[in-house]
Amino acid sequence: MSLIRLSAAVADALAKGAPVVALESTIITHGMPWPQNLEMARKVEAVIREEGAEPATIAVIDGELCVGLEDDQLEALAQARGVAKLSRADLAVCMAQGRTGATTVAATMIAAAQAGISTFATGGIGGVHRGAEQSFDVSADLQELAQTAVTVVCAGAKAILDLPKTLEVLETLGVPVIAYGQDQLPAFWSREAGLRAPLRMDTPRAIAEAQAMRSALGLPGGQLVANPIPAEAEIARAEMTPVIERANADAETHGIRGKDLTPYLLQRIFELTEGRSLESNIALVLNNARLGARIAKEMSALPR
Ligand code: PSU
Ligand code: MN
Repeated sequence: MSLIRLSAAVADALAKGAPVVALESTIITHGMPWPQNLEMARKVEAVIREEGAEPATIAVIDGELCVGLEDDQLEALAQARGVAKLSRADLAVCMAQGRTGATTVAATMIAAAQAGISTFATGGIGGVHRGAEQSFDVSADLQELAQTAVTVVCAGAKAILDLPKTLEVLETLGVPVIAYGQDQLPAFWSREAGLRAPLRMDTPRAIAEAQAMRSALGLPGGQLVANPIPAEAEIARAEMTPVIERANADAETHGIRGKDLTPYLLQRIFELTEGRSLESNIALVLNNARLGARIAKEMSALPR
């Protein structure tokens, strides 16, 4: 018996070989406040449908690994408090105990790959945190990209991280990092990180073909697509830099670390920018959902 519970719509799309885009749930439970989190989750699904693909939001609900959520499940998750944040290490434990948890990029990739979904859209992935030379805090998302064959569309690693170190680790792990439509690596809220991206592609087709070639070669792992935030929604890097430094300093003062660090930083930056960071975050996720749908369509059109 399959351990995965597919929604009717996702099961139908997969059976037909129609394009499906996986979506994570930690961004809903830990990345954004209520009720904007629910609005965002619904809009992201709508954008993917508009593009002619099927969205599959992924979460563990009462021990079941759900791929594709009904609207009432989405709403319950968005309102729930104290939901577990599940990475590779936590996924099986949560399921074995019959509990509920939101999947991070790493856990969402695992579920997507098992369900046969090869494209996933989110906001930003986890990476190497600032001060990692002391804390050793490197997100399991990076290792997952190295071993699980899913193309992840993000807006760059979250700028709260150490971006040069994050790129170095991705290179070591053999993960293609592809800037979409520009040479610069995007930095989440800002279009440019001040770093050149290792690779650049300009069409969804090229991205789909590269993933297919990787699999044909027998290389495990996925690809990271870094899609710049739309210009009208960006917050310039010069403006974000002091905000990010302040948020990281506050985290240090309050001894925030481990799983709590990313949610704390996002919340603190939301306060420091008086909500602007959230508006940008929602805009970039929608932009990634649209590109994800286009990549999924190209993947499903490839000869197999
Ligand atoms: N992208 C967002 N907001 C988020 C996240 C990503 O726009 O909240 C989540 C993802 O689930 C990612 C996680 O996997 O943050 C990274 O957490 P950590 O740094 O603890 O690995
Ligand atoms: Mn971490």
